[in-house]
Amino acid sequence: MRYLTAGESHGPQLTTIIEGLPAGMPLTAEDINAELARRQKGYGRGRRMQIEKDKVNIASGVRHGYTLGSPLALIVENNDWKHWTKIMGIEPIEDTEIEEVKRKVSRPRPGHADLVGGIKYGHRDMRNVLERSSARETTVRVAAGAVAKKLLSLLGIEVAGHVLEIGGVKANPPIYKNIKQLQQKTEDSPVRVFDESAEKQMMEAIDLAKKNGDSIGGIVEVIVEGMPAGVGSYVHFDRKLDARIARAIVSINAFKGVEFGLGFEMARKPGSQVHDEIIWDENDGYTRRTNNLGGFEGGMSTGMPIVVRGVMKPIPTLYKPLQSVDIETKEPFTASIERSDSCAVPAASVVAEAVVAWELATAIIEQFSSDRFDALQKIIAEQREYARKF
Ligand code: EPS
Repeated sequence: MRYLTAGESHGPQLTTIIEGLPAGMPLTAEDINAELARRQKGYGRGRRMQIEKDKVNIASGVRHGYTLGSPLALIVENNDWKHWTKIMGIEPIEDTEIEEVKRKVSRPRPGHADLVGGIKYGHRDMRNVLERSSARETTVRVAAGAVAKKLLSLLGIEVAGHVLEIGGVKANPPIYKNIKQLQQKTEDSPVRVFDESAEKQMMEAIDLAKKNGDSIGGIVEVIVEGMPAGVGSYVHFDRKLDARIARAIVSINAFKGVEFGLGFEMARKPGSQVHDEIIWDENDGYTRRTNNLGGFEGGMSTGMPIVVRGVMKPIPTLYKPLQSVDIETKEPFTASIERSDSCAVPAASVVAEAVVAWELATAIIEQFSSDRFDALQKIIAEQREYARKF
């Protein structure tokens, strides 16, 4: 299974084409719209999210509520496009109009893709870079992830993303009865945090950043329950499922690091306190006494919950801009001010869910390759049974 996305932040629409989804899987626009709405929420978002009401148009691949096995084309229109039709116009414009119409960017924002993207593609108007490097693109990654989440959920695999830290305010690790409770409680929180005692402080940290024209980052966590053991492989580097998830997390705009289970804390503990002891019982088959390795051994799922965290840097677009250089004059300047969010960590936890779900669904389809969804459900049930008795 694979997908591509297309679209500029202030262009007419965002598009994704998904190929390789089995036929006969139930799927509706509402499944996707619910995820798009989750991504738009979160305390700390800027004015753009009031303009957009992201809704998907399923343009192919589904008939009467079931996937056809043909490519799925998903389109999300940008409401903001109507304000940008001239600036982002497709047709050539007269030289005389260029200065007035283009909203040219010649002062790159430190930390953004502007300068290096300009050098790479030869764009002296760095709007040509920022329009595509913008996190607006995560909209359709969430749309693709919604399809993956639906597939996983029908196979008994649940994904929950939430926030652990914002701007230095740390939440206590969530202690929950079941994953549904984790999903519900974080859904009701404006900052998608489980620990209520941290919620207010996080919101205050966001308010302060906004007041100061600054931005703050944080840490998000994705937990997956119900993954069968043995997905991924130890035999080759690019078949290790944890490595593929790590790549997906760091591919999210502004993400700079990733860890599984105990993560970097493992460096400070001896092996006897890190590795998870193996136990067996009739009902659950092989499990582990602890889950320090976060659901992976040798690049394969163990059947224990997958626990992966990613760190998001503060958004580089600042109302109090940092020093930069104007590429026309080479004079020092403060960077261009573009409208921005002071904190998008809650939304990023929804994006993280989407990209993790995508990697898991892809790995499952690759390993238990099936053109029919009913056959895939059967083979996954068999795999669970095989692993239990092994
Ligand atoms: C973004 C800048 C802002 C954000 C945007 C990401 O957009 P605009 O320039 O239109 O104000 O709101 O995020 C989204 C549009 C989104 O859908 O998440 C940036 O520069 O990355």
